Amino acid sequence: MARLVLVSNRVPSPADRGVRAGGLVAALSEAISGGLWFGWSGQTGDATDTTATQRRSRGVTYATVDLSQADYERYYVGFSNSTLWPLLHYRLGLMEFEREQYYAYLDVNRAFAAALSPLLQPDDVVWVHDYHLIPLGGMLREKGIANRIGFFLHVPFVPPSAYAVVPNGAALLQSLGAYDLVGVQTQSDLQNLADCLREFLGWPVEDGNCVLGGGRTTRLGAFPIGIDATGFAEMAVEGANSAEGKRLRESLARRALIMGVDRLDYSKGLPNRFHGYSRLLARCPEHHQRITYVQVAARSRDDVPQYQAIRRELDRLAGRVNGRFGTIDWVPLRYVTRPVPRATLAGFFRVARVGLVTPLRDGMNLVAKEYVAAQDADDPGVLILSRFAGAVHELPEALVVNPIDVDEIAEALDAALRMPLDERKARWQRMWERVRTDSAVAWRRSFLDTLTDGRRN
Ligand code: ADQ
Repeated sequence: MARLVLVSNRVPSPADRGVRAGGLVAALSEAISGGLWFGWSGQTGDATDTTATQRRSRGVTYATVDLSQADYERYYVGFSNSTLWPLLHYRLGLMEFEREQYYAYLDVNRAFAAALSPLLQPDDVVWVHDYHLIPLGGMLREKGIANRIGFFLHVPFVPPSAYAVVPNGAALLQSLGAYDLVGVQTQSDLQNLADCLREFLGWPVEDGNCVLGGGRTTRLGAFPIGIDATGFAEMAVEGANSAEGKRLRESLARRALIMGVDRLDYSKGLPNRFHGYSRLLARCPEHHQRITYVQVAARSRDDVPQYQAIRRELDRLAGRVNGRFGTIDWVPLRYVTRPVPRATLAGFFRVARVGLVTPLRDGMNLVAKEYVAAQDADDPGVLILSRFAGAVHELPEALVVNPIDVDEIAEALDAALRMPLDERKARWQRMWERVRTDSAVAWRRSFLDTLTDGRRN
């Protein structure tokens, strides 16, 4: 069987697995059981390495490079997270662009190609992940790498009218032509990508195939990412019965738990969520003292100024909700910015009567699927889900809301808290069947089978 080589901006240290917040690492950790995982170590030094350091753990070789501090600032904080991330989440007003950051982005991709190419064997199947590494495939080709190379974008793709804003956007799109397969999360991302390829490059895109001038056929497809739902369900049972799970239940004193878990990111719609909860409390005094909202929002990308701003805003909003509605024995909103171990989170999801997942935009959103997987079949909770999360296509039985509409969030919370058991069970059953079938392993298999025309296994 061909060896799988995963490439992502960040590679977790084996000890980190299961602790860090972040969808890509969580999903890939579930999808990899052998092979090589290449990327940034998370460390910065004097210079960006072009030789990787390798470690083996549980059958996986982790090959990592350090970035120079300047490259970290320009490639990671700069072009990746201050230009591409806001662009691809439809936040054009938050987008920044500096030409030197774009050049550093290309330089780091070139350094990755230099460090990775000597590690590759002729039969390896290479799978590159996410917006940090769009040009990597082309740079590997320049080094003579003829292997099958696929690319998967974890975040949404925008329509041409929005994509037009990014300078050098056509060159980035062009570099996708070095891949054998380009995957996105949903059909609408696929449509947007195909429209951009047509509009900015004039490439013909028909039936998921994109035939380029140079002769290579780059296939395009939607591959919605999944989770190890059965594993997560088992972890949720253990987590709910763990010391932490019991502590949470005791602290709730029979109040219904509303739970939100996100990386602290402006794409996740957290201020609106806090406003929605506040509106519920203002409109429905009958819920006072009877509910508790716990929001875990692990700090991420602390060096990006917009992330510092959202943190300050949420601190203020949480204080305001508690100041306005709290009593000496009831804290309506508990807000935690530390990462929480996955097993503990799973247990908290199981205890929660409502899972509140309202991103303004999200490629998929694994938390929505994790919440479904964690439920007790005899007494499942209710998922409230943004219509702008990729997950909504597989989970339409959730209470679907427009996350910009604070009143709609308040109404959905009220409906969720009142929903009878029969309806909760009926909605959950259909979501559970899909979350269980569309697993992380099924996602990996479907992408890799398409990439290798089914010849890999
Ligand atoms: P993210 O934007 O990171 O992922 P998401 O898909 O929700 O978003 O994944 C977050 C993961 O981190 C989940 O597994 C969650 O349990 C975990 N997590 C979140 N907060 C945590 C905390 N406080 N402590 C510990 N763990 C926490 C990106 C895209 C998504 C896409 C994924 C996978 O933005 O749209 O679904 O990649 O493709």
